[in-house]
Order: sequence, then C-alpha cells, then structure tokens
Amino acid sequence: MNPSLSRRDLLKQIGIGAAALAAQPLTKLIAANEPPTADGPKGFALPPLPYAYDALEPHLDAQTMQIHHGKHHQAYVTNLNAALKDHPDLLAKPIEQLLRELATLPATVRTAVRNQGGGHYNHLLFWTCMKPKGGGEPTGKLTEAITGKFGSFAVFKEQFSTAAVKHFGSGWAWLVKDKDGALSIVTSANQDSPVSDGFIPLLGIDVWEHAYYLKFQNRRAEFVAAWWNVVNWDAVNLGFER
Ligand code: MN3
Repeated sequence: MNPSLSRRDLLKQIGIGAAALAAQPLTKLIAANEPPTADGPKGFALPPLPYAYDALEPHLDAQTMQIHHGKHHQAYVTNLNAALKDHPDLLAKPIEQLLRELATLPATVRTAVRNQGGGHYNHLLFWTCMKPKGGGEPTGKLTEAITGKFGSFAVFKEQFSTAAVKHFGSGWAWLVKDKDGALSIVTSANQDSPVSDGFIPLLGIDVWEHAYYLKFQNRRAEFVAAWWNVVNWDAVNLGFER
C-alpha cells in the first residue's frame, strides 16, 4: 500500500494524463478520510501521499497534512473535474499541459482550470517536494546552479524564505527554471502556477493559511523555517534535470 510517489513518478503521471492517473489506487489513508468523488474512468484523481500524514512531524503536523491533502487538494480535483465535465478532450490532457496552454483554453473553463487545475498541480508538486528526514542542502548540478545564481545556498534560502513570508495573502513561493535552465525565485497569487508563465517549477511552498494555521496560527515565518526541514532535495533535483 501507499507506493512511494517519487518526483519521477509524479512527472510520469503528469505526463501520461488524466486517464492513467484516475486508475491510481487510493490508499486506505485517503479512503478512511473521505472517498473521493472525482475518481472515475474520466478525469483527474488525487494520488495518495508518498508518506503517512504524520510522517513530517514534528515540523508539519498530521492534522494539517490530513486536511490539506484529503480536503483541500481533493476539492481542487473534484472542482476541476466538475468544471471540465463537458470537455472530455481537456479531461484527457495532462494537467501540466492544460496550465501551460491556459491562454488558449475556452473562456468558459479558463478560470476554473487556472484556480482548480492550478490547485491540483501545485499541490502535487508540494507533496513530492517534501519527505520525512528531509532538509539539508541539495547536491549535484542543482547545487552548482543555485550557487551560480544566488552566490550560495544560504543566500538562496534567505531570499526564498523572505519571498514566502512577505507574499501578501494566499499563494506560493517557488524556485523555478526557465526554458534556458536559468533559476529564479518567484511568487504566485492564489493557485496560479508558474507553469502558466512558461516556467518549470522545481520547489514550491504553499503559504495559504490552510497550510499552517492549525499549528502555527499567524506565524508564517515559523512555518517556513520548519518546512526547510522536510524539503526533498532528491525530488527537486529530478525536476531540475527534466
Ligand atoms: Mn494548499
């Protein structure tokens, strides 16, 4: 049960599209929480987390993880499928492709894909960019790229943290690469995804209050500091090498 959802698995799922993704079995963890309503022959599905809800304790608490994944992420999936129910052609496309081609989608579904589809995609990345006993510093080519762009890992971490803490309202902070492989730190509002701006997101932190309020209340900076302890740099590396 609960097969490990590596970054490579995730990218494969994103790439092979909704039909295959919908066939993913859900773990008992999710089934015990609430059966998803959108799991069917057509449409997107919520994959199980690659670790238990309490696996990121004490940094991220189990209750927040359970609600965040089982309720919030599930809602994005459910709403996305509902919005696209009359568009089987779009339901069959990979979520990343829908977001990349957002501007060309029918106006009637564009906002739903932006919000609900962005929510689905952003959270998939969020889950896979974390792991128990994570943290530390990246290795390999990503280290060279971060050092080359920011001067040092410490400077990168400081700038990324500041972007996450200072972002006004709900949204995300990201490490992204552009089509030439150049790194940058960006933030996005609501569930807007850097994918729609032509970037490949490598690492993202959710700074919506639902991501931290139960444990940290208004102390977003403490949440960001705790989150560094669960970053899965192996997964970030895989994204960088795409
Ligand atoms: Mn969230």
